[in-house]
Amino acid sequence: MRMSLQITLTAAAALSLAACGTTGPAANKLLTLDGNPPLVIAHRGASGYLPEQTLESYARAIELGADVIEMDLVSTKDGVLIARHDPNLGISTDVAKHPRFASRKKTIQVDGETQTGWFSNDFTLAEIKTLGGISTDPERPQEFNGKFKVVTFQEIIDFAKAKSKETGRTIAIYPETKNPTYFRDLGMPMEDKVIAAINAAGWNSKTAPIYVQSFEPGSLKYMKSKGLNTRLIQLIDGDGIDMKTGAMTYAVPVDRPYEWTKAGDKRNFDVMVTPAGLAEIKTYADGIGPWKRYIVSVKGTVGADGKVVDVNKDGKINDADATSTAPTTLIADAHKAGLFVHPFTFRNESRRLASDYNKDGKNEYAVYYKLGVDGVFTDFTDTALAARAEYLKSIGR
Ligand SMILES: [Ca+2]
Ligand SMILES: [Ca+2]
Repeated sequence: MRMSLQITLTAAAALSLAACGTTGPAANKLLTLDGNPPLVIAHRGASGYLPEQTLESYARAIELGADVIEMDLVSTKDGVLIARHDPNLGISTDVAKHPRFASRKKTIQVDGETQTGWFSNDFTLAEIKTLGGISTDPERPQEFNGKFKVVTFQEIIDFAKAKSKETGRTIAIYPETKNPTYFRDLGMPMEDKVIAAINAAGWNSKTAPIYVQSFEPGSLKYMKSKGLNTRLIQLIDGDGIDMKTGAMTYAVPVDRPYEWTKAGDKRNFDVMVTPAGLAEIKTYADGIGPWKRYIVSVKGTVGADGKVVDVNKDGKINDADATSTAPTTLIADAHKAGLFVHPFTFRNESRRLASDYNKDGKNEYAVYYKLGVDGVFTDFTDTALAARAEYLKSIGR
C-alpha cells in the first residue's frame, strides 16, 4: 500500500521521537494535571456490552473496575431527572413497541435539529418506568433489549453510594445536563434539581466523588452561581473529520452550544480550545471534556481521483481507512490554564480505530495516556483499564 510513503507524522511516532529527547520528563512521571493516573470514566456505564444508562450497565462497569460512571440527565413530564442520552426516548428505549404510547409520537426541533419520536417531557416517570432500555448501536449486543429499566438520577446516586460501600472503592459519578436550553424553554429547567440532589447526597464540594458536565456554558455558569461547588467540566464537541485534511467539521446540532445558536452567536466549539477560550472556561469550570479529535485527529489517503481511498477495501470510508495525525497542544494548553482534560469517547470497534492502532483499542488509549490526559470517557471500561495498567507498568509505576 501507499501508506509507507506517507510523511505525516503519526501520534505514536511523534511520541517516540519526543521520548528520545534529552529534555523529556522523568521516565515514571505522569503528565496529568495532578500527577495521578488518568481516570477511567464508564461512558453511559458499560455501554459497549449492555443497554446504556441502566443500573445493570453501571453495575457491569463497576464490576469491570471503572473509577467513575457517567450519565446524561433529561427531564420527565413530572419534572424528575432520569438518565437518558436524548430527550427522544425512541433512540434508547423500546417505546416504539408500546401501542399505548403510539399517539405521543411527534416531530419537533431539538437544538435546531428536526427529530421524530417520543419525548421524555411528554411522559411521567411512572410511564417511563414501563419502558426498557435498548442498545443504541446495531453492531453491539441486542439480546438485552427491553430487559432493563430507565433509572432516575437519585437512583444512580444511591446505587453509587451502595456500590462504593460494597466494593470498598470510591465510585464517582459524572452527570451531564443534557439539552438544558431545550428543557428550560419547556419550563422545566433541570439545574436547580441537579444542585438539590447533590446537596442532599452531601457531595457539594470539589473533593466529593462527582463531576458535573455540560456542552452549554450557561448551564454550568448558572449552577456555579447557585452554589454548586463540585468540579465542573465544559464539554467541547465537533461533528466530524474531513478525511482529506484531518480538519474538524461543524454541523447542527453539534456545531456550538445551543444557547449560542439561540443568541445568534455564530462561533463554533473550536473557539473553546484556543488559549483565550480555555482562559474563559477556567472562570467557571475545572476541566474540559473535548472530543478526542481535538487532541489527535485522523486523516485518510487521497487517491488520484481526488477521493479518499477505501484502504481496507470494505466498501466504507471510516477511521479504519485513516491514520492518526500529530497531536495538538491542547492538553498542555489546558493544563497551563489549570484545566484537566477528559476526552471522549473511546470505543473498541475496529471501524472506529485509526489504522495505526492495528485494530486494538489499547493502542489508542496508550497514545492519549502518554500525552497526559487526566481521564478518558470509554464505552469499554475493561479495555481502558488494561491499557492503563500497561502504560503505568511501562513507566515503572
Ligand atoms: Ca454524556
Ligand atoms: Ca474502508
